[in-house]
Amino acid sequence: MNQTDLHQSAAPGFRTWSEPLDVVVVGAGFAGIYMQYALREAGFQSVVFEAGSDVGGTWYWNRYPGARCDVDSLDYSYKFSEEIQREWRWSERYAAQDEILRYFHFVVDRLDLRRDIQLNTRVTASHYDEASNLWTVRTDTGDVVRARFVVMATGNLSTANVPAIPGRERFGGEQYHTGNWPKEPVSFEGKRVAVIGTGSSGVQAVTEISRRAAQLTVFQRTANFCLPADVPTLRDKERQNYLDNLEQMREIARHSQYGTPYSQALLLHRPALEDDVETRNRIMQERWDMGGAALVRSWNDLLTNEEANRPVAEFVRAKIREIVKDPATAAALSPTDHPIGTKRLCLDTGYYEAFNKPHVSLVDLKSEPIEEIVETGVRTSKATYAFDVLVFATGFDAMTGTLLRIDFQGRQGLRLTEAWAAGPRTYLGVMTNGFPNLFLVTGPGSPSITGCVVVSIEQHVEWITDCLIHLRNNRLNRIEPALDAQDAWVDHVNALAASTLLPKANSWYMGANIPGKPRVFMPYIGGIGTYRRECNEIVEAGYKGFNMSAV
Ligand code: N01
Repeated sequence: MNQTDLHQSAAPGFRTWSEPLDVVVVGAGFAGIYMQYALREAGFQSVVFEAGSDVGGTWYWNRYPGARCDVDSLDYSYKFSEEIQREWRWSERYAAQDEILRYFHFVVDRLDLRRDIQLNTRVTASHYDEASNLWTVRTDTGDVVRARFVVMATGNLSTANVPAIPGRERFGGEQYHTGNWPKEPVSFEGKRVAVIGTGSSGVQAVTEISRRAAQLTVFQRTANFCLPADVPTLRDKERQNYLDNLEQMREIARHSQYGTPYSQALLLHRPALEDDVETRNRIMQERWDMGGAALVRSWNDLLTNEEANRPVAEFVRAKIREIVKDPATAAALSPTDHPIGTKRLCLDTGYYEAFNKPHVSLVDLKSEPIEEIVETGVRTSKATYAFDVLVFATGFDAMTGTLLRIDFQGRQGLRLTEAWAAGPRTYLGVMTNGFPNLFLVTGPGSPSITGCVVVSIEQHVEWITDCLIHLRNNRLNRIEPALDAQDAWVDHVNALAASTLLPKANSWYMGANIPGKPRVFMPYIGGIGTYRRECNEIVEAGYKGFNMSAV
C-alpha cells in the first residue's frame, strides 16, 4: 500500500484511514522530518501530522524580530546525510530564523517528504486499544487514523505560555507572542512597544525592536545572563574545513557533553579554583571575546560548585555595569538570584547596549509588578504605561505542555495527565509506562535541550527506528518500559540534577515558569555522549527494562 491510497474521503475536511498505519508521527520540525525519512527508508507506512501551515517546527512558529539560533549553524544541522550537509551552505555562524526555515524547505524537497506531511492538522487525541494493540489518533480537522505506533516529535518548546494577566482581552492595540508570531510582517515604526519577558526570545526581540520602534519599554521579572555573540559571516575556509573533517566532527558531537565539537574543545577538565585569579580573569576575558557560550563551557565545576560559579557570574555583572550607562538600569539588569548557567543563557547582539538609547527603558517587575492590562497599555503597582503594541516574550510550557494538552489514553484508559500528575516519568525519555508503542523524541528524562538538540533528535530517531526494526525482525509488535526500570531511570535523572546547581534556579527546566506545574528538573543532565552510551548498553543487553511481546 502506498501513501496515496491510505485514506478515503468521508466528508470534506474529514478523512479516515481504512487500514491501520505502522506509525503516526506528530510534528514536522527537525524531529518529525527525520523520523518520517527514517521510517520510509526502513519500509514502514507512516504519515506526519503538523499543526502549522508549513514545516519547520520551532523555526516556523518563532519568527519574531531578531529570532536566531545560538548554536553554530554547521553543528545545528542534520548530520545523518552527508549530501545534505555538503549541499547546503549556511551564510552565518548563528543562522537567523528565515535561513533555518529555508533549510527545512531544502531538506524536505531534497528527501521528497512533502507528500508524507499533512499540514494544518493538530493532533487532539490518541487512545490505545489493548485488544487490537493499536492507537487511534484524532485531529482537529476530523482525521481518525489507527496506527501500531505513535511517535511524538512535537519539540520541547512548542506550547506558548501566555500569562494570565488580568485584562489582556481589553487591550486596544496589537498583541503578539514571540512563540506564535504571525507570518505577515509586523511594523514597529513610529510605535510605542512593550516587551514582557527577558529570556532568550525577549532579549533577541528587544535588541531588534529597539532599532525600529519610537519607544520601547521592557518589563523584566527576572534578569538573565546574556553573553555576547557577534554574528560573523561564515567564510568558505571555515565551511570547507568543517566539511573536510565531517566524519570526525559528527563523532565528536555525538559523544560530547553538549553535542558540538566547538563546545567540547572548550572544556577545561579542571576545577575553576585550581587556577589563580589572574589566570581565571584572563580565561574569562578570552571566552567573553570568543562569544557564544564559551564562557560557561569552561571549568568542570561551574555547574556543581557555587564558589567556582560566583566569580564567573560576577565577571558578567561587571560587564553589564561597563556597558549600561545608567547605574540603576545596570543594577536591575544584573542577575543575582541564580548561579550563571542554571537558567538558559541568552545570546546578546546588542541587548545591553539597547538600554543606552533614549527611547528604551526598563521596568523592573520585582519592585513594580504588573497589576493588569488596560485598554491603553499596562498598569503596574506604580504607573500606567501606554502602548500601541504588546509583545509577550513569556516563553513556553516546556517539555510536557504540548504532550499533556493532547488527550492521551494508554492501557486501561490511563490518562497521561494522571500518569504525569507529579511530573513527567519516562524510561530514557523515550517511552513511558502505561503507554505501549508510544515514543517520544527528546522527551523529558533525555538530554534534549541541554545541548545541541539536533544531535539528540538524531540519536532518538535512530534509536526508535532501530527498535521498530528489531520488533519487526523478531515478529513482535508491542513494547513498553517496565515500571521498575522507569522508576530507576527517573531516580537517576533526579540524582544527576541534584548533584548540580541547576535545580537552584526558577527555570523552565524545573517547570517553575508555569503556575501550578510540578517542580521537577526535567532533562537528563549527564551529557549527550554519556546518555548515548547508556542507551546503547540497554539495547546491547536485549532492550533491558523494556517488555516486548506479540499481540
Ligand atoms: O522563554 P523563557 P523564551 N510576567 O521562559 C518572563 C529557546 N530559545 O521564549 O524568568 C512577567 O526563557 C520570564 O520571567 P521569569 C531557549 O532554550 C532559543 O525567552 O520566569 N514576565 C522570562 O523572563 C530558551 O531558553 C533561542 O521570572 C513573565 C520570560 O518571560 C527557550 O527557548 C531563542 C511572566 C520567558 O523566558 C525559552 O526562551 C529563543 C509574567 N507573568 C528561545 N511569565 C536561541 O537559540 C513569564 N515571564 C537563541
